[in-house]
Amino acid sequence: AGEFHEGCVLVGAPVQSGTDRLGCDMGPSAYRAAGLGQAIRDLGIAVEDAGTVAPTPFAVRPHPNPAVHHLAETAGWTLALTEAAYRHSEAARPIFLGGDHSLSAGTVAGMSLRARAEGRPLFLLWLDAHADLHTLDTTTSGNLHGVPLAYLTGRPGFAGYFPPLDAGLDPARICMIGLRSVDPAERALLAGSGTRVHDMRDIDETGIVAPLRDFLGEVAAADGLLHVSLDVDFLDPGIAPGVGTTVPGGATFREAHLIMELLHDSGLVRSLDLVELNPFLDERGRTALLMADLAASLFGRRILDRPTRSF
Ligand code: B3U
Ligand code: MN
Ligand code: MN
Repeated sequence: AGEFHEGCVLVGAPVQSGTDRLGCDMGPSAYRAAGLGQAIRDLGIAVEDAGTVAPTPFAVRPHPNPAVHHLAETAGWTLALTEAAYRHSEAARPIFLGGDHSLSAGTVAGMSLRARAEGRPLFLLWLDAHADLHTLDTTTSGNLHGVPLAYLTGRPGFAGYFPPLDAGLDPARICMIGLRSVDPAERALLAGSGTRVHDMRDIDETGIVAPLRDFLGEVAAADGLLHVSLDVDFLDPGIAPGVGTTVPGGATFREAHLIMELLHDSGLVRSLDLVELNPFLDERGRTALLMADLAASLFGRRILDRPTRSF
């Protein structure tokens, strides 16, 4: 991020059409109540709050997969957030306050347009228990927070149901960390895709530092733009209970903070999604506070000053 992109802009994305559980629409309010903006301002960074996006009406025909629900609404959010991400990333680093993970279909598509406008490649770090790689045909839950990566990488079956994808994403420029719940159809798509995949077993065996440094090195070498998508369920439910899909065995407080600190040191992060927070399921705001805390680490909060290494 150059000097021009030193400020941050908060963009509310209260999407919940991608889940079968209400409450994610309260996410942006919870982050504001948790003091996310002020925590970043305290680091000496200018933070503007751009308010909250609304979905653009989008007509779709019914999908043959009977499980799929809220398709038109989710497609409308995708359209609105693609435009919002492109616009808000021109002069600042956007932080998208979700909202369920279907919102990334829009935010990443918009950042992909931004990268193209700057003549640089977009890279994506996906921190999640899930791969979110279903197509509209393979999803059995019908929850569209499970499909954004298939849409973004141009998998077939989205035409006519989601907005046409102007600038897609090369699967080889995606790095997933934290996986521990992957459906067979998703596993099949991951195989041979070129995506860097680090499941929890990998993290237990080798830690997160080496694979993350390796990925950041690739982004730096390509002069890429990095978008980070942080799903609450990346974290262990013991520290982050405010989410609809809790999966045991998630990242610890220390692992998650270390990732954020390494991301900050890299200077490569241009945009961030905070997704899947469900304040209705939270305990006295602790998940919202932890996510805000992680965002502050990503933007430069540190324990001690230390020399930063280059990537
Ligand atoms: N893969 C499953 C579960 C899931 C994906 N993302 C979340 N849950 N949050 C599905 O429903 O597609
Ligand atoms: Mn997700
Ligand atoms: Mn997830």
